[in-house]
Amino acid sequence: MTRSLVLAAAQLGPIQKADGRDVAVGRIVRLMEKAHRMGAQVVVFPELALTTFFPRWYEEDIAVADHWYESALPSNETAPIFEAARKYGIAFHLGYAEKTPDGHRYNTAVFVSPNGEIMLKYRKVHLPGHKDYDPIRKVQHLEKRYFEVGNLGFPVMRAPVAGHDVNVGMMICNDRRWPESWRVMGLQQVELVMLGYNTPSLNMDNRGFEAHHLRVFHSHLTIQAGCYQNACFAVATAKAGTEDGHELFGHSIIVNPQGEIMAQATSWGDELIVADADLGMCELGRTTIFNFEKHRRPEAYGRITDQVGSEPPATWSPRRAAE
Ligand code: CDT
Repeated sequence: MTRSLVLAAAQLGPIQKADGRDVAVGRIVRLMEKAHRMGAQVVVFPELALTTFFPRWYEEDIAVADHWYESALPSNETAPIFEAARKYGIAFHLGYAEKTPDGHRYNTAVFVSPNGEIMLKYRKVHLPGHKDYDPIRKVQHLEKRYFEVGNLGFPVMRAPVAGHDVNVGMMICNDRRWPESWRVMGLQQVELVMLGYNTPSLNMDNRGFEAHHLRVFHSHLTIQAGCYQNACFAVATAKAGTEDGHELFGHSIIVNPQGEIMAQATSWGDELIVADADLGMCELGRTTIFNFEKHRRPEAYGRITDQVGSEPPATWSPRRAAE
C-alpha cells in the first residue's frame, strides 16, 4: 500500500514584540483552517511560533523575560490551536520557548496528534549566538543566555499520522546546519524531519562580510543535503519578514529524499505551502547509495564524537610520508 501524506509548511510573518499570544494564536488557527481546505494532514509551524524572536533582546535579569516562555502546553491561551487540530484532524508541529516546572528553559518543539497528544518533544541542541551582551554585533543573538542545551538528543518516533505509521523527527533552526543532527536521525530511519527557523536576512555578527544572497542558499543547501544523505523528507518552516525592525528571510521549503524542493514560500507573510509526500521514496536512498549497514565505516569516524573543536593536522615531512 502506498504510504502518502499531504505535508504543509505554515510560514508565519513577523510577530512583533508588542503582540500578545492571542495575535500569534489567531494567525496559527487561520493557517490551520487553510491547511484543512488544502487537504494537509501534517502542518509544521516555525521555531518560537508564539512570540517574537526574543533572544535578540538583552535582559540583565533573565526572569524579566519569563513572559516569553510557556510553562504548560496547551494553556488557556494556546488551547485554540489544539482545538483547531482536533476539529480538522490535523497533526501539527509547533516551536515555542519552554520553562519547565523546575525552572529549566529550552527552545522546544512538539509534534502533536489531532486529538492533542504530544507524540514527540525536542529541545534544541545547537544553540547559536552568545550568552552575554556582545557590543560588536549589530543585533544580539542571545540563545545561549535564554536557553539550556537540549537534553533529549535527536529522538525519532514511529507515530501514527493520517492512517500510516511514520518515522518522524525534529530539529530546530541552527541544527539544520550540522550534518550530525541529520545523521543521528538518519540512523533511526527517519522519514520526515520537521524543523522551524528564525534566520536573519543579514549576517549580524559584524565580524566579516557575508554576501546577502548566500543566507538563503546556505539554509536550502543544508536542508537539501540532509534529506538526500539520509533519504528523508523535510518540512522547513520560517518565521519571515521584518520583526521588530529586523528582517528574517522566509523561503520555507518542503524537500524530498532526492534533495529536491517540492514547494517553496514566496512571501514574507503568513503563507501555507503543501506537497504530496510518497514515503516509499525514502526506500531508494536507504537501500542503495546510503545503505548505512553496508557502507558506513564508523571505525573511521571516531573524531566525530571524541572531539569538539578542530585540531591542526600533522605537519608533512619526507620521513612521515614514507611511513
Ligand atoms: N534561530 C537560529 O538558530 N538562527 C540561526 C541564526 C544564526 S546567527 C547567530 C540560524 O542558524 O539560522
